[in-house]
Amino acid sequence: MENKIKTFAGLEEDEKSYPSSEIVLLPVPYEKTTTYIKGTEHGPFAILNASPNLEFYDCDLDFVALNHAKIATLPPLLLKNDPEDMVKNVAEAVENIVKDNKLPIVLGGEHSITIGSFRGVNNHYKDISVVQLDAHADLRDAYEGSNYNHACVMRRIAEDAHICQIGIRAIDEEEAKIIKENDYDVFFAKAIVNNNSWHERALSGLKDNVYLTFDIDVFDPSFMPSTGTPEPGGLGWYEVLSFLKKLVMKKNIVGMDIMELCPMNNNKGPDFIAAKLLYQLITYVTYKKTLHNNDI
Ligand SMILES: [Mn+2]
Repeated sequence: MENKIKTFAGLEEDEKSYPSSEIVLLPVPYEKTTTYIKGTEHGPFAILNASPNLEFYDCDLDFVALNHAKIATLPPLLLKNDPEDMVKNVAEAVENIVKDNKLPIVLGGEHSITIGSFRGVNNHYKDISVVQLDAHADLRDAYEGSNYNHACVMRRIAEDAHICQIGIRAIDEEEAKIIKENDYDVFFAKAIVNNNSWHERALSGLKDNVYLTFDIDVFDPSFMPSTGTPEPGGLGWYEVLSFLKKLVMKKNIVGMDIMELCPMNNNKGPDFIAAKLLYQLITYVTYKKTLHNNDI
């Protein structure tokens, strides 16, 4: 597996890239608490390596985000410490990006990284909703002896923020109880596949500032098999994009991440799909900004 440092879309990086950027990609190739298929530490590199091969024109919007977006790709945050300390390091790195008035997009890596990324954003903005697209609820209080296991991500985040969970289809009894007791906004996969009727309900429950955490396993494993715990019955490409587009257009996105891509040596297609997802998110954010700039 090649772990050479690449930039998004092969964009040149120099000393001016970060200061003039508006979107900052932070690769965090961390993996310590995954329990089944290993390899998500290679996820950030797989996304960046695939990205120069994308088509950058958006057919629906008639828009080329790369012509407008100011993107910097930071060197990977290389951490080998325990999850709790890793979370502190990630929070600090992400908070610095937010303080510089830039949009952080963290590329993982295992999902526990999101606790840190969320905290970094939350330290600055407070009052935010966290929208999670994921096959799993990640609501366990502890797993395999750690409160910072990748199965506990949303439990930690729900202690500090409103959460909205989308595409969920694999939970245990304890999590089912927690969801009911707390009346969390959960949109189970079975209820939302092949329809858009839930979009307004999901959006109307959110605060203005939104952090988006995207676990790649929310996609159906028929086209996204490259993940540590693939679950059948996932969401399709267009249904995810139509929701994400609305989310970006209606809410103020204060941070994002794409987690849990676990690349395969013999099938690079899913890496390209994850890179495309990242670019679609960049496209929506940039398109919205362009609209606002034209309004002024
Ligand atoms: Mn998951």
